[in-house]
Amino acid sequence: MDAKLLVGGTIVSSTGKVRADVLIENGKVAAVGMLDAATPDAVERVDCDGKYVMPGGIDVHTHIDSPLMGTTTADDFVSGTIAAATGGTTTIVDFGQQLAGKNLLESADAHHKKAQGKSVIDYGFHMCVTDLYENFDSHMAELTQDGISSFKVFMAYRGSLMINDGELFDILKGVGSSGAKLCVHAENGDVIDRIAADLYAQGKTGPGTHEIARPPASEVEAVSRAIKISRMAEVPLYFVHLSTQGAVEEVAAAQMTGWPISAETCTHYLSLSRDIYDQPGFEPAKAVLTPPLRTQEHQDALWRGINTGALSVVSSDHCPFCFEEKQRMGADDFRQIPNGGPGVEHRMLVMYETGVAEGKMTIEKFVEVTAENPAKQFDMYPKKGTIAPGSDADIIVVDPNGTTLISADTQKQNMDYTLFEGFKIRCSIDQVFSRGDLISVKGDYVGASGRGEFIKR
Ligand code: DUC
Ligand code: ZN
Ligand code: ZN
Ligand code: ZN
Repeated sequence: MDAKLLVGGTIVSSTGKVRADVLIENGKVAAVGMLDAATPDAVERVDCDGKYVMPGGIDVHTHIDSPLMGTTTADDFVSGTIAAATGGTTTIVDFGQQLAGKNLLESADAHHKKAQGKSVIDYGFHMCVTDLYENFDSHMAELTQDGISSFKVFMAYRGSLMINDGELFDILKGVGSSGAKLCVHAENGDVIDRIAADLYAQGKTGPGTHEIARPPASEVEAVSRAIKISRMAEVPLYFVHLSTQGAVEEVAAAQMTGWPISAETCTHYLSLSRDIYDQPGFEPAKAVLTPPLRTQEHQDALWRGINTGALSVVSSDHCPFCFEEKQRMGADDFRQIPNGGPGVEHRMLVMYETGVAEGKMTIEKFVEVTAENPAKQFDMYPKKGTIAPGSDADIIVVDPNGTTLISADTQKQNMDYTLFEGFKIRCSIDQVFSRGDLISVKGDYVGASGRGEFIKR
């Protein structure tokens, strides 16, 4: 039998922390408790004294090897998942795009082919629904049966990805009847397109204009509208990448009336200043993310949303486009810059630093929003997201006395920049276990290639 004993660490869950050992057998957590004396000497020990022992991170929002905005994201399932693993993430749920001229089944197959035998960590998929066709809802039901039990729609990007309100209603009905979940990108795309066109006509063509073209109200209005449509369809939904105070308030108000809306925000909205948009030259393009970074008042509201539970998940929205690629596509027109940035590698570290080390959330909340809630929201709990007997042994050992410096020079993501350049993190992720296999040691990947398994959810 393949066994390991993690000895003497402090195990953290959403509800507390306790000093205990963890026995891993055949890739699963076999027992938690004071196990050292009773465990045969032959079992390998991992000394976790003074360390946190936590569930591996679960990032439910990545775009790996994905065609978007006329180009393709820079990480494939090898580089993207090695980056995830070394940063303490042991599971991703990745967005597969509906491909041009292809139905949802064909598109999901194509995404499977990209991941199979390449991903080094366990992975699930959501499918984006961008082009409705006759029997799309039966295909959604079939995918749900096959373990792809969540979908995404865009209320922005008319002409490519956007669906209209009637289609949102239809898709909600579809996911409702098949028991799946709908993720919603909430922005008023038509208003954004008009503001952007006006700005461009005034000669404001540079990358910083991206922020002005997507004001907070463009998110808040779409969130409010989507909640109302979801009530009419009698099917709840999950908002991705919320960035504004008003959006959090809309979600909290719905939750208070008993309507189970759920929502995530992302690492960058909680940790980065919008000041990058004021920088000269093309530098602001690095933060051409959608939605854009917001002011401090929005950031403060997002932290309140995390701590009240209105926001239950922090994802990375890892959607990597190289700086050189952004320049190639959007040098003369900010609207052509592909929207997105890297983040899967640094989500856990940055959330530890800006949340736990800076005192904005407890270590228990850290585990809740980076692992436990993502698993619960997307039907992977308690296989994933907790350290309990029977769960997959997806575990990170974190040294709160360690330090980590984030830099593009050393990152594993296939990227020429990171938004978190120069961040000094007051912890180190010393070991990462995936189904009991040691796969990363102090930021270096040490696992086998292609070992990840598709998670049917
Ligand atoms: N939405 C995402 O979720 N990722 C990148 C771009 C976008 O609009
Ligand atoms: Zn989106
Ligand atoms: Zn995204
Ligand atoms: Zn590059």
